Amino acid sequence: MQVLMNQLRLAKARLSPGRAIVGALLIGPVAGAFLAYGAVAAQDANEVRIDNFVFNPAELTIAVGTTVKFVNHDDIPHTVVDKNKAFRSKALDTDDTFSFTFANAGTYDYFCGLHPHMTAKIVVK
Ligand SMILES: [Cu+2]
Repeated sequence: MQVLMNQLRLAKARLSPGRAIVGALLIGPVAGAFLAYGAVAAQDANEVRIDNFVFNPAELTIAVGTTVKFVNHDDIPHTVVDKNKAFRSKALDTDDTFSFTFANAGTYDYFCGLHPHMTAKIVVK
């Protein structure tokens, strides 16, 4: 990872100003692929994705003390709000995340405050 970043930096440094645009065209797809890979690699079992007005997974079972990360993949804002007010995110724009650590066992029904028909639950054991 670091090696690739260094190579990109060297490649940039060697470019004359006239070649900057060509360099950007070449580096763009590489950086894009890199970011896409990073996004995929960053996903884990304790992540809830918001996609197309749906929380996925709709039900997630975790152990006490687990931190769950919610990620908005839609291009409109969503929020993550616990029915019993244990947590409430700010409006999440595209690719924004909200994390909450579940310190107590129980079932947490939650919804999107902007689109209340979006519901899901976290079961903490
Ligand atoms: Cu929403």
